[in-house]
Amino acid sequence: MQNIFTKTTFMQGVLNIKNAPPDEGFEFVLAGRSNAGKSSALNCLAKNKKLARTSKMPGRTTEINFFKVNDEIKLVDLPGYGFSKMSIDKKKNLDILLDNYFSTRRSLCAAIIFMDIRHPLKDSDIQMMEFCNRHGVPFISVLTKSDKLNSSAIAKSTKSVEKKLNSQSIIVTSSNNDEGFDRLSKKILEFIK
Ligand SMILES: Nc1nc2c(ncn2[C@@H]2O[C@H](COP(=O)(O)OP(=O)(O)OP(=O)(O)O)[C@@H](O)[C@H]2O)c(=O)[nH]1
Ligand SMILES: [Mg+2]
Repeated sequence: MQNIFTKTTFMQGVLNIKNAPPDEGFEFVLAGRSNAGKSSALNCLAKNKKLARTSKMPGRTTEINFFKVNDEIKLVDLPGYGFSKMSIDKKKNLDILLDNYFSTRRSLCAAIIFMDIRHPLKDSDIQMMEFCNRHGVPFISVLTKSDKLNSSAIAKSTKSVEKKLNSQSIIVTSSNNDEGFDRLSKKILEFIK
């Protein structure tokens, strides 16, 4: 089967949801703590390292960035949460932006929550999951940076997250060696069958 994500292009970044592209088709939002690897994961899904900007410095993504996969599907890269150095004003604006996005976007199908496999399920991740539940948005849990651990540590972390979330469908990825992205793209497409 052809990988539809390789056609992904950047549409626009917005700081106010009023400026977002039309609310139509199927939208998937990439959420997670700052530096978790959301933008890198987007680039791996699309097989295009230049698509979304990534950085070693947390707080790289500051707007809601819309990416068009095809006429129906969009991927939406969010600024990361849990970034301690963010000013109170910026944090407040980010909370309002996320709240507006989740409460108004009818085309939002699911959130993909990215967590560093070395320290998953921080309080802010749990809050994000509760936030999704409150808005009736299902979420896919993804553990990132698996290349940083050996296989037994990967299995241990994954099992522990599965147990805590009571879920069997945690996806383990590495943007360094492309692990897990076929599974993630399949999972995303399951929502629009
Ligand atoms: N080793 C390793 N490093 C990764 C992986 N994914 C991302 N990184 C690195 O982690 C850092 C943060 O990645 P980003 O993709 O910018 O993270 P983000 O979640 O988009 O961060 P914000 O935009 O700040 O919210 C960068 O230095 C990436 O190169 C991975 O799978 N393995
Ligand atoms: Mg980013």
